[in-house]
Amino acid sequence: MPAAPGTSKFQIELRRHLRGQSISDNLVHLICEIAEASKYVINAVRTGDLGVAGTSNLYGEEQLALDVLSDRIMRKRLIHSGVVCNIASEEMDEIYQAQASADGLYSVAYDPLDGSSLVDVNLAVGTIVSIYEGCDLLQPGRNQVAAMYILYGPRVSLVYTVGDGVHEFTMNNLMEFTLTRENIRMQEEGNIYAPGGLRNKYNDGDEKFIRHLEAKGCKLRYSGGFVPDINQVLMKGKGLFMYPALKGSPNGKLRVLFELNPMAFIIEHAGGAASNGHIPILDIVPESLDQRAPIYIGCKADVKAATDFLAESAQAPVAAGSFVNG
Ligand code: FDP
Repeated sequence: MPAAPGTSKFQIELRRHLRGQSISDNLVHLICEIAEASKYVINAVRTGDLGVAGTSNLYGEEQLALDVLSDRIMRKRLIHSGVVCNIASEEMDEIYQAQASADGLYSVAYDPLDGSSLVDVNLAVGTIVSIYEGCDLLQPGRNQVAAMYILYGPRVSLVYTVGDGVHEFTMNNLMEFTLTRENIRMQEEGNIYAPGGLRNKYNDGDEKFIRHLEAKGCKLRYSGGFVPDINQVLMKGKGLFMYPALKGSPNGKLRVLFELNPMAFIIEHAGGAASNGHIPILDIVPESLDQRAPIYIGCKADVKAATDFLAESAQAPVAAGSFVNG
């Protein structure tokens, strides 16, 4: 039997904070249940088997045992929360329907263990979650009612927004999340950058943008994990993460539903911006679960500079043999 919304004795401080937001009891319950699930995910990351599960996901990638385990932990918790209708996970091929009715319920898209290839070299990884009211998961990210991530680093932290400020909690020795930063804000412009993807596959505009950042004296700060890289930009309040279109991969690598939308929602609510180079990430209308898009995310001025470089190079005459972004 799922616990009635709001009755669990766990995550007291997080729950109290959520109750101070103007959101339904069901949404408070759902976010606390995800926080609870993360305890089991971090336990799996710390002590679980690093072998391969022998299955592959929708994208033909080999699933690590930890991916599969984390996915099961999250899904089970979401189903048992009693407040979820549809569930989409980066590790599942199709939407899972937990309940048919949309009444008072939420749908959740999540990446249970982003950056899992970093676990065996002991770098930070995370869980990313996007929450919508009702049963529709294929809608613009701007319609999210909550977004959050949990970062499994030297410490475990949870960052959430329900559209009114971005807040950070840190896991204590009782595995409860306690408030560490409230209303996190990004500066207008930063001096660190985290560029994903192979640089020799960058298009002209991205290459020029990177040279511009280097010339400005910006510091390269890239770990290869989307969650820790975004967390760094957000917590320092300055800088930009990008995973651009690449030659041969015009949509970049990262997925709109599971990675880009929740992070864009968080960064926008902290006063930053997120663009695919042309339009805000949150305005993309997704057509499929596995849709990807390039991303430039962080301080507003940095994101604008990136899109200006792209626009300029799109207008420049194309030299013979050079790559045109499709
Ligand atoms: P990973 O493949 O290790 O799971 O979306 C997944 C992700 O990591 C992000 O965490 C990271 O930003 C990006 O892919 C790294 O991509 P590269 O394969 O280009 O290094």
